[in-house]
Amino acid sequence: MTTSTSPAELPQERRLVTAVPGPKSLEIQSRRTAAVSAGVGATLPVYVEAAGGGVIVDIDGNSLIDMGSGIAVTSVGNSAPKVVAAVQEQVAKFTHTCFMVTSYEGYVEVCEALNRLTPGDHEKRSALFNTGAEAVENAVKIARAYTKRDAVVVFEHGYHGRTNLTMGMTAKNMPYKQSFGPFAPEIYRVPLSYPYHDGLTGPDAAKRAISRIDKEIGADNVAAIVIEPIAGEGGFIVPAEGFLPALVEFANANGIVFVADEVQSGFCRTGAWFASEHEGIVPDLITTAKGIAGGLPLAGVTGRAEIMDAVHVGGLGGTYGGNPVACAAALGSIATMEELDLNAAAREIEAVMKPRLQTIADKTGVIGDIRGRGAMIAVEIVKPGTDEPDAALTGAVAKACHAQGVVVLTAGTYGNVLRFLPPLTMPSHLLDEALTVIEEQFLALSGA
Ligand code: PLZ
Repeated sequence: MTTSTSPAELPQERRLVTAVPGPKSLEIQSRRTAAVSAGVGATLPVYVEAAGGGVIVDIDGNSLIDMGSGIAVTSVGNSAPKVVAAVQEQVAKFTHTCFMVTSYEGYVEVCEALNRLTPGDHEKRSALFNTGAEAVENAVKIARAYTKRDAVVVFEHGYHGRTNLTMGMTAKNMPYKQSFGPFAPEIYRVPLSYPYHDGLTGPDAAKRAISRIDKEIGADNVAAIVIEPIAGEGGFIVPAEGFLPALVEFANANGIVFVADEVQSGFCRTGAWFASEHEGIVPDLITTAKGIAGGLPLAGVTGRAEIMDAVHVGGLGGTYGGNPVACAAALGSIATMEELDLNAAAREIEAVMKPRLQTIADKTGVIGDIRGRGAMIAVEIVKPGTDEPDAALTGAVAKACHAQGVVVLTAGTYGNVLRFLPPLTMPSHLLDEALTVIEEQFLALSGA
């Protein structure tokens, strides 16, 4: 067993010693069914013993290649040494005082780092929370307080969370919204730029969205435009070039707060600190979570000082927001990203993955689009010769990859996107092996 091995030293190999899931996992799975709400799903019901580098080791001793990073969280790798050291040191000193009661330096340091790393050299402020959804909700609160307006513009294929406000902001019904309404008012959804399906240029797609805002809401009523620079759960949709800058220009011209939801795309994931940088945009506010803290729950809202400071004292907060242990983890993560140049690592992952995925596309004819940036890469799976979604094949390929010890995730409004979010510390031989396994499953299942 691997219990005594430090995650950082786990053998970096794919190793299958039982079926996946194995007997020990199946045993816990049956306890789970009896103890855990059926409402909580699982992509792959293995139970984890340890994880690090590019592998997840389950309690049956199987070592799986991790192409998901716990949904874009463990970008620095699981239990990264600097994260572990920072957490251990902090947890032994104090675990919680509540920043709103008696404060501590770690919170301030994380805000300083966010202010330094996010796009734009204007004066900034940050506030910390626990989850991505909470960051998005607070960005909306701040934008409303600053503009004294109500309307919030979001986009088709957008995902922003599972709380009531963010559910309403999220596009996809199943599984996120079905039977959970009613949703908060004053949320308006407009078309995204989805180059593979709409064929529009960025500026034309922006015109379409802006016209909808003007005609159906009225620009003067809009507090915030909230958009993911790359739509994550929606299927790693990269808007056509020029779409985001046109929206920023429209927001600036109309006193609207432009919010980039970088919960999934932030912190080196796309080969830049923030995906906004690829289009040279400077959001007024930016929401972060996931990759920020190496797996501990932490989230932030960062933005223009005058907007962030428009809220009355005491208007922002929460018992746990910016918990000291999570802040220590964030500082350890950020130091790791800088030290190991994980932006370069993400770009290297893209350079390896895209040609390999193109080969699979050429051999099988079932991949309509290969897209994404850095280590946020996806393929959209379609019926050959069409752009018609093939969700069944997507699910089958994912399942087959799982059985072969490669953890992949699906996404997309139509359920036909296979997405890859490897830890940025993924050893290259494992990335190669994962791609080989993925190719084999495509060849076996596509009838090619
Ligand atoms: N904004 C852009 O990607 C979380 C959701 C997984 P929380 N994405 C993964 C699931 O099925 O719940 C996400 C995101 C973007 C906000 C969120 C919400 O972040 O930390 O899950 O609340």
